[in-house]
Amino acid sequence: MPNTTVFACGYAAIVGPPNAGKSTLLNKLLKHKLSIVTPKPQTTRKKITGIYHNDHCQIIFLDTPGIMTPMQKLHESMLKTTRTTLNEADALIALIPACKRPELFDRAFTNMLFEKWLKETKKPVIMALNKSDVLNATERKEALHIIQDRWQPQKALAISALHGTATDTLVDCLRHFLPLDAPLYPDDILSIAPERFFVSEIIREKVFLQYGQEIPYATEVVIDEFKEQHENTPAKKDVIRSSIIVERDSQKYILIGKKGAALKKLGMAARKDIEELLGRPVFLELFVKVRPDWRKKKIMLRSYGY
Ligand SMILES: Nc1nc2c(ncn2[C@@H]2O[C@H](COP(=O)(O)OP(=O)(O)OP(=O)(O)O)[C@@H](O)[C@H]2O)c(=O)[nH]1
Ligand SMILES: [Mg+2]
Repeated sequence: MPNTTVFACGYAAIVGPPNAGKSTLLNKLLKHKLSIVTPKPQTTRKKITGIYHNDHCQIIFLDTPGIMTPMQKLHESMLKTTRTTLNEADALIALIPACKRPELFDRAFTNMLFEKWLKETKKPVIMALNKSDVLNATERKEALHIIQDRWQPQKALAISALHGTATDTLVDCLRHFLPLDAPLYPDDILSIAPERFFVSEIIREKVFLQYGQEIPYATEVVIDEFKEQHENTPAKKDVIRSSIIVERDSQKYILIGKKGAALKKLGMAARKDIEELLGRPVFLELFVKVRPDWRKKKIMLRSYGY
């Protein structure tokens, strides 16, 4: 049993630009792939909740969509999610991706993040310079010095979400900014989102990984049917039927590919990960549907949970 007189429990939001490594960090902290990760920006579109446990604290991490200039209604909704998530949190992790000299990191973005998003919350801010594996020790020190000096966060540290460098230190720092409280969740729970949400995210991840240009951005995934151990399926597998929504016929043809080859490949990759997530075999059927301009339409966005 945790000692509740010194046990800390609270919410920590992970915010930053697209592609900073926010989802990679969540997964590394949880030692579990909960949030989808791709090399493309704007992968995460909704808040992902992941629950971290150790002997001293329980931290409910909130992974968020990256902060960017909105180009359409979908982006506005993503930014709203990030804004609301900041309000839910007890402490904030600003994840700043490092890059090689001369920049070391994007100062204009970091300043905007601090001034327009973090400062007004009046919440403790840990500025974590991620991808610090791409810098040498002198560059890391220099970048941290600039961050500490210019924005004076409660803490600045260099981490690598990918390699797990200093992620324990990050947890240790965070703990001190959380309320002293008993755990909110049992220690064997990683997330509170339903399985079907993670299934749809896995399919979306595979679209991001398999297709180029605008396809991933024009795609949404909807789970139409999720039946556990359906008796009509020969091998008694779960049956999952999912629609992949795109904006135009041309995108539909690319998604399906010649004689359906591309969609088949997508289905195989998604099924493998879904089976790993659920720990049981599934029958996965994918349909591609065209919904013109869904990213611009409020009603459609709402029906997709944005
Ligand atoms: N070198 C290096 N790469 C990293 C690190 N952390 C993440 N990456 C890579 O950066 C890319 C983006 O990672 P994500 O975790 O999807 O980034 P994100 O901030 O969640 O991005 P969005 O969801 O699009 O906002 C992936 O290719 C990761 O492997 C790191 O510490 N070092
Ligand atoms: Mg992400």
